[in-house]
Amino acid sequence: MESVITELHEIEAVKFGSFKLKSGITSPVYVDLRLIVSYPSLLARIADLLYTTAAAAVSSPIDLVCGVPYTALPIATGISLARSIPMIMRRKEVKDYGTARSIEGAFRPGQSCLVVEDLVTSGTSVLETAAPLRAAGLRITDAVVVIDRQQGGRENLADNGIRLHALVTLSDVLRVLVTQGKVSEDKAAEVRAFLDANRRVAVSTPAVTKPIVRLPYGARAAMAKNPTGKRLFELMEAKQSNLCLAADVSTAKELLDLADKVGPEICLLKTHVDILPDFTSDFSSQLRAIAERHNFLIFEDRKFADIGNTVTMQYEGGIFHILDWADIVNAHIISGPGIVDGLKLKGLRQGRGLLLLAEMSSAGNLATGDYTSAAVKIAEEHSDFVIGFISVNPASWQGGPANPAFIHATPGVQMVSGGDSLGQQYNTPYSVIHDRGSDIIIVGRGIIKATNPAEAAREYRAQGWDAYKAKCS
Ligand code: S5P
Repeated sequence: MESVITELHEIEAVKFGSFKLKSGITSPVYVDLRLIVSYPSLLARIADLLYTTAAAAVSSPIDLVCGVPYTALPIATGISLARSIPMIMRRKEVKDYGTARSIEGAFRPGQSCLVVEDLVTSGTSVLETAAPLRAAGLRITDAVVVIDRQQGGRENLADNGIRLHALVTLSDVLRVLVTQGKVSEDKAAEVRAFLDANRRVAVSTPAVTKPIVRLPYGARAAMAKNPTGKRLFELMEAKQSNLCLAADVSTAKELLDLADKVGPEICLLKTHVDILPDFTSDFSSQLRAIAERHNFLIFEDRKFADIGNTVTMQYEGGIFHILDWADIVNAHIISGPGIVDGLKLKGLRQGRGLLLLAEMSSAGNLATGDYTSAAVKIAEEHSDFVIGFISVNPASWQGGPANPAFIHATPGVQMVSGGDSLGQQYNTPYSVIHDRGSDIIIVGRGIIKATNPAEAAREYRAQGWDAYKAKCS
């Protein structure tokens, strides 16, 4: 192990000075293991040592290895070649979620996969790789890393069910280099002080401006004035799910099939019925029957935007008769509070609920600042009918995430943050529920484009629920 440390220092893969890290902190030590690709025998040795470290620690056989892109890819390849263990690769950028695969290589759900990383600080990169692998049904229980910076990565990973095994820690590196006279005692003391001061780096860096007091969904049910809002909180608590499926599939037949498969995992199913060429009133009764069977509510994402009088007709009439079957609809507030009066006129007596679009997930949208505050004000004035908001970062709202009687549902959720080619922006379930103060994750393509949507939904549900539990405790 010592010779590896010596060699890493010699090739300047470990340097001392003043460096700005990816996580935003300035560090007196910098580690750049990308360099090792230029030293094949060192690379092979590191790969071998990593494998033996992991193999000695894991409780079940390692079926697959997966390197965290990009630096750890050659290391994982080295393990794969030397030990004949198949490798898979996670794509870092998935540009078109509709067609591109996020994982390359052959695998079966249930196989165990060892995540290989070069350097762990907060553990975020390992979690970003683990998430889509878990969503695909792989078991991710262990990760192995060349250098552990000892800045919270081990603890953050453990919180997410991943044990971290490190070839060396930054303390080991210091100790060896000081003994060899390659690093001064003063510098070593500076690095140690830095490590102590940065013991636990948060997993993500959300734009939170206020800490949020999170009451359990059950307690908030008692505060909700609208019967549908109350029911939603209650069923989330009872079903232990804060997952809403955005069922954006192309036919009614597919939608019913999907609803039946994913139904056990969700609290809410969101539709865009104007997408469906085969919509009939029979479809809506069948969907309601499935909703009752699996205990979820139906949310038609109609995004009403017109004046009050027009929306009353759009809500009730046309070919969709949304009022008859959707528990929840939503509306923009661009036309002013009259839109809520209009929808309420029809919806309230049937016990329906309304979500206001206070924020949007797409890049460059205009629902920010005063617009968002106006949505909150309108909601407060109509809390008998408005059940909450479509929001993106309610924790950052002026005055906090609004009255706890209101529910927040957030679209733009995938296992890995990023976006699509048309402006959609994604955050992870943990970031949305835990950091951004939302209550419900709305997931579309992350589930419907998965090889096994029911399995993907299970993973999203678990992550959403774990984040909620972490927030409550
Ligand atoms: O701001 C918004 C509001 C909504 S309701 N951004 C959104 O993406 N949505 C909806 O959420 C959108 O219409 C789609 O049905 C879903 C997101 O789908 P995904 O495939 O990107 O997860």
